[in-house]
Amino acid sequence: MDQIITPLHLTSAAPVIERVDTMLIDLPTIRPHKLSVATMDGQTLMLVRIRCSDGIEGWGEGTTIGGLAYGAESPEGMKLTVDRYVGPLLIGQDATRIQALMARVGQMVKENRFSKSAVETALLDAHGKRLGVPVADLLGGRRRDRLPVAWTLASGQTARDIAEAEQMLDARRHDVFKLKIGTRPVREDVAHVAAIARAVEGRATVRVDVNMAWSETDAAWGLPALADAGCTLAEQPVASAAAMGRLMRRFPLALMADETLTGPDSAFVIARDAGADVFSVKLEQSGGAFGALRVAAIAEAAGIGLYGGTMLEGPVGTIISAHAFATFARLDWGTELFGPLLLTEDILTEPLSYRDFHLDLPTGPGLGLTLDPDRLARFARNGFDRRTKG
Ligand code: MUC
Ligand code: MG
Repeated sequence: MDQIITPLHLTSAAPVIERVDTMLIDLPTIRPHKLSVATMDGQTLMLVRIRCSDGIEGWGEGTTIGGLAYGAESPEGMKLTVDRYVGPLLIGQDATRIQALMARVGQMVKENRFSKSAVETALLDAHGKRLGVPVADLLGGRRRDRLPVAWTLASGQTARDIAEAEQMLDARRHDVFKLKIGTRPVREDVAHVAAIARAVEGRATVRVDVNMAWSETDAAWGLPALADAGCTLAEQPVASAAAMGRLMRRFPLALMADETLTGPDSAFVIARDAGADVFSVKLEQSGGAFGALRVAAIAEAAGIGLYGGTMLEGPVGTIISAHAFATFARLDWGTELFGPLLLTEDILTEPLSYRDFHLDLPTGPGLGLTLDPDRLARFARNGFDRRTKG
């Protein structure tokens, strides 16, 4: 009998999922991170740990920005979703059939793509460890070993942002800066961007993220002024996808979809309606790595540029994103996988390697990370279960 046509039936040797645990890890940020939707003083990581009958465990992560200010899922809501709804669907199932498992989850849990991304990550981490290969190999294989990483200047103060940019350039950590704007009047925002662009001219690239704060008329005035100031890319200047489409190609800078890009279905609609020059692909928005690969395929088919976005994840969410982005045929606009650098504390035994304006992709099996149990215990909101066996 062909086993492939009965994906959720167990073969006798198949390792099964025995436990799915979640925990909330609260970590401070190095400074307030000011977006038009929220100011973040800390980040909460919703970690998922999946343990299997062959002794292998995998880790996943869900985050968001400003509680419910960015999207429909909060860290607490993700924990509930995984504990109550997703986890029970996985128990006793073949841990090696990740796409079939996620399809099963998709039938029973309609939305909640951030929670699904966290779970899929843990399954991929476990399976990579089981096979002794990095997750990028499970996604088709890496095309690059390191990824360029932009930094977001979001202190809310021009002089402080310039000083921060200088520090990043001196340390050779980042030479692409994304400026968060949208809280001040358009004229003031443009002056802020122009001052920073002047200060780093010839040494760095400057882009903006408006996080949907502008009206279409604000954008029609602000975008050409930003282009004059030397800004090359504007991320989600307006909320409406239709307005983005109307603004496209009217000004000499690229427009990038972020909040409106919520996975492959929306990618198809934006591509069809010529509503963006660039996609900020986010694993959580895409429901996981496989969804992100589908978004990238649509972008490539439509001639849309790719950028590796972040939901300001900690190391686990950052590295699953890095494994996925490393497989993209093109990554014209680089990435912004700096989330762990915004946190004052690490939860890994070995920190990630950021150097020469890039993040190095880990080479070990699975995600290639080891989480530090003492640090998890220190920062877990409701304690951390150290048992390695269920
Ligand atoms: C966003 O809207 O892009 C990514 C980088 C950053 O500073 O904020 C996030 C969210
Ligand atoms: Mg954005």
